[in-house]
Amino acid sequence: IWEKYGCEESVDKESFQKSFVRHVNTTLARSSLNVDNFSAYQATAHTVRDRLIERWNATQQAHTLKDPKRVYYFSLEFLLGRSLDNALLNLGLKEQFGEGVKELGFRMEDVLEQEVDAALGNGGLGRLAACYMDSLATLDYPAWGYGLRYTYGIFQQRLKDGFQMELPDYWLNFDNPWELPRLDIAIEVRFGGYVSKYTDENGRTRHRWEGGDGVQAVAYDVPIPGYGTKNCINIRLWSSKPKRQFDLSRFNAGEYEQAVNEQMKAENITAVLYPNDNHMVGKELRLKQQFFWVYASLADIIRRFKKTDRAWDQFPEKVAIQLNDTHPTLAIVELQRILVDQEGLDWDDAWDIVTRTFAFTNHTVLPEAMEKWHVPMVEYLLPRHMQIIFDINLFFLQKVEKQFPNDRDILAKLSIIEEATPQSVRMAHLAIVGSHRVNGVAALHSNLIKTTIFKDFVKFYGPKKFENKTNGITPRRWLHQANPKLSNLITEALGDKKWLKDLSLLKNLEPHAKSKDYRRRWKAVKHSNKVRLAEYIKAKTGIDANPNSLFDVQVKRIHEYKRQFMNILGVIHRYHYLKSLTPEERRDIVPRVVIFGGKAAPGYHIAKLVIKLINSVSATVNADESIEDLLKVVFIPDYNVSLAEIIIPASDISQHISTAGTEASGTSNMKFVLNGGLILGTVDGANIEINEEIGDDNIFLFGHLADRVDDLRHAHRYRNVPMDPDLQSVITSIETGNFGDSRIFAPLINTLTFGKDYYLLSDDFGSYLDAQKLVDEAYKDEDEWCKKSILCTARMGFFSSDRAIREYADQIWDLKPVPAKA
Ligand code: 26M
Repeated sequence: IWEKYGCEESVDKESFQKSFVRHVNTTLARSSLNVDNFSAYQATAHTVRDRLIERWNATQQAHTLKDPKRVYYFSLEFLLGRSLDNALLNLGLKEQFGEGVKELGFRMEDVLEQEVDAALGNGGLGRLAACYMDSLATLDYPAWGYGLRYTYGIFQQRLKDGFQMELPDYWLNFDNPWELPRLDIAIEVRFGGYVSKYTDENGRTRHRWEGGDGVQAVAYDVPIPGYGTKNCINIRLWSSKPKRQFDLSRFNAGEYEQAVNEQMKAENITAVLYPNDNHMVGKELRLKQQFFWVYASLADIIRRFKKTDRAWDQFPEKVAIQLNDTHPTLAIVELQRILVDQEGLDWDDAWDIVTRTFAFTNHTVLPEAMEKWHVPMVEYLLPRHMQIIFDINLFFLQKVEKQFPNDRDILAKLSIIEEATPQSVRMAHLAIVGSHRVNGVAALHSNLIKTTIFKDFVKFYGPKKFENKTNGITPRRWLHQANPKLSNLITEALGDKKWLKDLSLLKNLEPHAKSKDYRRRWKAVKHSNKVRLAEYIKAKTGIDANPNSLFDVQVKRIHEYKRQFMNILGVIHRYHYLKSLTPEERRDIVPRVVIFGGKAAPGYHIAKLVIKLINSVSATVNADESIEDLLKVVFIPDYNVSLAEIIIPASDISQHISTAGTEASGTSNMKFVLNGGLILGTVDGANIEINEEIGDDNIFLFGHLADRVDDLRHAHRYRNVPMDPDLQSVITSIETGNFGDSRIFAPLINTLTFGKDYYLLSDDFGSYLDAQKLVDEAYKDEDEWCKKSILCTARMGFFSSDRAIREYADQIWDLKPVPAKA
């Protein structure tokens, strides 16, 4: 019977339509007379979901049978965006299904627009996790992601009078076809309780974590299809639910209502994604999220490991766990607890297994982003884990002491515990000590962590434990899906689509930069992407952005270190300059549309003022008829993955202008260049490696280098550094009220003065303006610019997330591909 009725891949137009109609009638319970775009989306999505589930099953079955080593990517964020278009393209169904939808009376573009983003992430870190899942699937690696199924993703951003307002992102309002609820997979997670000590049958002292309050972690699986493979991997997201059994004794004691209330609190744990990017907040609920997640994930992994009869010391040969930042670091402690307290292993044997299992990726050097948890809070929520952390630290420091006798200083610097009142757990230290590998995310960043924040660890462990794995992006979503016209033009030049699986093949585009005809068509694609964006801008903001202007884009989370403030100050400078020109002089000006987008963390007041300033400048400049189309300023609200897919292909130049040494990598820089956009940037993060790949002629770099930052900051702190005169006149312009009531901007302007200009805007402003001039000049030669654009794309092969994932697999995880059978 299974043979007879088993899955049969139906991927042609007719079977699509059959399935579509069936889903409308059954899944949606609608008649064919009552199908709007949204229903069409749902029916299409369910049809694709069926295909995904077949592949998911086949892949997971193959992996279960073969039982290879697997990697588990632990990330509190997976910023997936939309799934339908991506699944259609990865599965190779877009054409057939597109035809099918059309014949049913819908436009595929409209159908795709119906989907809400899965926005379970803040920015770079979460989107990186999503790109890595795409590559893991595409390259047939046996991999799972583990994360949380937040009821509310990153907030939606609205503007009111130019100020950011936050709205809840209730993304599960309608059914979510991209998840498979596994209501049978439920793991009880506890908090609180106490530790009891006992002597076991062998006379050893043992510990047991007892008591405490429980909640349930329920699994939801999100299938991630690879491109050009049957392989389909899984992201398991946990959702918190009240535990199944009710405390009967309390019920009988008449505490029914109170008991129900506490049960309901269980759902709080996974209610909301914390909206801070590169900033630590010491909230108890956040720590509970972290523990809830790692406890359930480890229990799940160990259950799977135990199905085969293997000895514990083989665990690291079957399981690699990658820690996406310090957020999952408690997993190190929890695995040690399981092995020692529950499985009865000796401490040292257990610790060897633990450290061979984990590897840790650091994503930042910003001090305010480093996770630290107060010891009393950890102790109260997780009493046994706190003991184990102290023990890990004790044994670690004993080894340090042995290697550096009588060096109190290095002990204090390396300690997992920060000795303040109260004490804190330094999660990065714990992650380093509990992992066999630590990596940064771009060459400069990986060197910086070795010479600054983790330099004492390098002294102790030697340099080999610390590696670089330069970030990458998936060319499937970020070129093929977001920029179908450019993808087609590339495929035409290269003869086939192999480049989508081997991005280094893009280098064969280089000769085409010399073809006048190819350049013309390349330009036409960019232009039509700009038209698409201009239409979006008009619809959302009412602003006319002329697609013949230079599109200058900065879209990313709003943060002082990313220096959107410097960008808008530069815009004001340009505005004044334009106003000073004679009509003759104006004829020589390249018209510009300066586009901003990005969310500020709700409690980050300075970042919110930056948004307000951008909108105030936008209002003034756009309303000033005297400068016509020469300058337009746009803040596009609610920047997210789907918007990025429209904005990135439309950019001529994008800005990645962080203070040198502060942006660990950046990944949107890679996306822009891959789409033939040039970049204006500082010598920071992956900009440096992009420069190495594409050449000095194709990038506009400016500003002080990372090794100058300490001295420059020191100068601001202890001397009176005169402000750059161009910057001063821009500030004066704001202060005189040219952009509305200047009093609201005082705290922002003060960051440059009383705040000692920590991000060095005044030090880089001059060279920033110079670089902008070079951009203007270069853009005048359209043909030359287009050559650069083609060469940029051609030389971006290195930045595929496929390359990054292969490096992780070979050098950290020791992982081999396991293709699922076709
Ligand atoms: C921490 C504590 C409490 C609440 C939230 C957080 C938190 C959330 C996200 C901290 C950091 C978070 O993300 C940091 C991040 O996105 N870092 C970026 O990672 C990218 C991928 O490696 C890099 O390209 C960026 O340079 C880096 O800023």
